Amino acid sequence: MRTYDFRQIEPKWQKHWDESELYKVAEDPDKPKYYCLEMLPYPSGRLHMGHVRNYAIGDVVARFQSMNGFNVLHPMGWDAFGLPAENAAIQRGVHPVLWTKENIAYMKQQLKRLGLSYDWSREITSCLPDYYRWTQWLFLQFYRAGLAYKSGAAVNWCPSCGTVLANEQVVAGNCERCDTPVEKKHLEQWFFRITSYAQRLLDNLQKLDGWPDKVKTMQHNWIGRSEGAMLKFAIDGTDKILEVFTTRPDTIYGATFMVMAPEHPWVEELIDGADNEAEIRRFIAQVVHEDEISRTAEDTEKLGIFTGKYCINPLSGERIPIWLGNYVLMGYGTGAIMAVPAHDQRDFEFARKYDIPVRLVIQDPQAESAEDELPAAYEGSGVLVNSDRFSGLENNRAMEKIIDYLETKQLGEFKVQYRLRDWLISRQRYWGAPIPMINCEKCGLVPVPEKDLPVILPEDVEFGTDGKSPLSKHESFVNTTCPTCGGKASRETDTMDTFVCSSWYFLRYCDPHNGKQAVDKDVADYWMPVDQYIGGVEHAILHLMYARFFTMVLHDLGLVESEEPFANLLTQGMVLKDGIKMSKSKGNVVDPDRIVERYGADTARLFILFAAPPDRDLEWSESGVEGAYRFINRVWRLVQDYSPRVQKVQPTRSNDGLVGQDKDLRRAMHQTLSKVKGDIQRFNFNTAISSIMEYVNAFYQYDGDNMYLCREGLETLVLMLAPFVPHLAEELWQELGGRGSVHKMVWPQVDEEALQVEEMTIVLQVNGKVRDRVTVPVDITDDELKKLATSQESLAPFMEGKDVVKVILVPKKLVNIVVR
Ligand code: ANZ
Ligand code: ZN
Repeated sequence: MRTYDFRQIEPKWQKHWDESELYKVAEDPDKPKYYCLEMLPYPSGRLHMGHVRNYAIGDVVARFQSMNGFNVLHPMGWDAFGLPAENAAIQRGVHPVLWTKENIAYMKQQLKRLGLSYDWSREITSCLPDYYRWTQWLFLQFYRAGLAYKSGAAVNWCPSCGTVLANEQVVAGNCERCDTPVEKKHLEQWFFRITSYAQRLLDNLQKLDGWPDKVKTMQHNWIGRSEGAMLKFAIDGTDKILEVFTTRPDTIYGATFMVMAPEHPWVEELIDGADNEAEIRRFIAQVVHEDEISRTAEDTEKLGIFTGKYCINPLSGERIPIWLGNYVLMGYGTGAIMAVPAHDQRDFEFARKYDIPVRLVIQDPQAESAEDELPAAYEGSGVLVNSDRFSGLENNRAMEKIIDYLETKQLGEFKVQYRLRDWLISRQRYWGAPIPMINCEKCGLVPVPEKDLPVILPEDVEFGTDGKSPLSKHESFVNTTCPTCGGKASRETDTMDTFVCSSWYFLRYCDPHNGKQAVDKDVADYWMPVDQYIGGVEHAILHLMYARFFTMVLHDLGLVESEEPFANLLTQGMVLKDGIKMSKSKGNVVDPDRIVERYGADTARLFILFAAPPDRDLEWSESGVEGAYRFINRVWRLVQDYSPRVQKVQPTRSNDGLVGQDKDLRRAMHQTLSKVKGDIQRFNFNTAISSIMEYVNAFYQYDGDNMYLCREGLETLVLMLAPFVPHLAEELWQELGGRGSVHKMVWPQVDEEALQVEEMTIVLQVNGKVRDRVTVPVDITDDELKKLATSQESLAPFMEGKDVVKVILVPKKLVNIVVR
């Protein structure tokens, strides 16, 4: 008997699959399509277990759907631009091009050693000109559609990375990558107008039935829709009108002061010449240095200073003081608020601290205390008081009335406000797709003509530590001529955020070699949307929102039909070791290479799929890996044992004439088959595998000699294992004399007849008298039968008020309950 030698088997089949282009797909209008996609990796150098898990899950889905008759697209590629490559260049003097290429080569052979069913002919690499040419082309389409613009903005600047960060890349005030505190800088930057899509991004979430609720909730909160009003407050003694956004226009009569963000552009003019100008300036300087998160944290002390100026309340005509305050941010609404201390807790704390009047305008139906004793702001609903002609109205009604009234006077209007900001896409870095724009002294900003794409990223650049982009120092890149007037001009030296590259890659996979378009519409429409997307939950907001935004824009531009890129989303859990996330910094990583060398790829895959459901965290366990290895060997021996006897035999595929253990084995076979199919469809890979394990046990117990049955049973086993352990399944398939690759076989049908359980009729007696009959499965256990009999309702009248003394069983015939 041959022993299980994965070192021989795995490379053999990998080579064979490669050479026979087994996983290559093309559009086929006669077959239903299935697009299975895992998030593409950044070529950091080596795969980690999180990758292995992600791709093992995707591979089961892809192989299973293919066996179920779908034309499966399952591609892989590289998100190859980004900071680490550039840092390697600065720190170790290796060029990003080389660093990236080498990493890709290494990681690609790692992926191949896992036996993943990718169509490698569709591989894409985002840092290659034939890819980023289309990223640039898409930028130009956005620009033409008014969705890309350049604007001066206070931006998040990471002094250590020497670049700006998107809001989404600032975590608790620090740079997401290097943890350095982020500063504010005023710079000209490129933005994508994602805010124009805020409402659609929000509305469409409801259609994404195949997404986890938690991801939808995160996106929902990130978009942050608020309904309210934009109100106009004239600044006394000037011709300026201060606009504020409020969700509570019903409280306008309770506004006893205004607060502006210290960064508000009008502050300079307002405080100019104030008595305490120096003090105000000190206050501003102090606040602008603090990050937004801590400024607005609930327990942060509310700080402010009076500007000496006043606003006029548009409804009451009252003069109210304008303050500057730390808790008002420039990045939301208008950067100024009307403060209603009686009904907003932040305003309440501020007013108490600076002795500003608190005026109750919404009566708390439960409250007894007078307004000057308010212990805290009342933020609930109620009837308006102290509000002139609106007093007495229920506050939701008042909200509408007040907005209506202000609209007729042009002093305000209904307004929907989003927390979502426009997407800042420019980076002052080298290793990214150059933004295809030209600055002409005469013509201003001019897009690079499409025929001149790609704007090639030059390789001969110098990397310095001065924080300046190497591109801006590359003269032959910078100096160019204006496409419009032919005069001297300079190129944009900012590159694009790598999230731009990864916002459309799933479209390029559909048509990766198209030299004329980003993607052919018919081809995209055949494959899109992605049927199953799988990746880490850390992408719940950024990548998944940007990809949705891109797809909507491309839909609107008529480039693709589907409006949402990912029909179903699975976010896999983390891989833990000793209860904490496996990570380099924690020093608890298990190297996938070592596991594959020691046990083989099939064992690594089986362990990972068996140890936890995909969406849960997975605790790494060496003994679990060994258990997976033992199971594979057990399957191997079973097939080896039978193969001489079943090789030339046809499978039964019928229940006719089967009795006893033959019948039982076939039932187990088809029960397992039906369970495994359902489990895979629900991503319960762990329970699918444990059912297969039980089935293998049942097979070991079988000692009959029906080889037709055994043939069917072993084929079924190998077919069920194929999505999980592809090399083992392929080898055993050949061992059984199967023709063609097991991975091109059809998923076996469940034979309903085999599932049928035989039944028998049992007589029920109470104290020896026949009282009823029941029909039960033949394999019912004694305990189950006793329980069933004693709880039978029809017997209750005969047992009422008596104790059961004894239950006597006559196998397959009767149950006699003795009561007294
Ligand atoms: C008056 C008022 C009275 C408010 C009241 C609330 C309760 P969301 O739900 O987040 O949209 N606000 C507006 N712009 C702000 C800024 N840039 N920085 C800090 N706070 C700001 O909240 C909107 C409310 O947050 C607005 O409604 C405003 O305070 C405040 F009883 O206006 B409100
Ligand atoms: Zn010009």
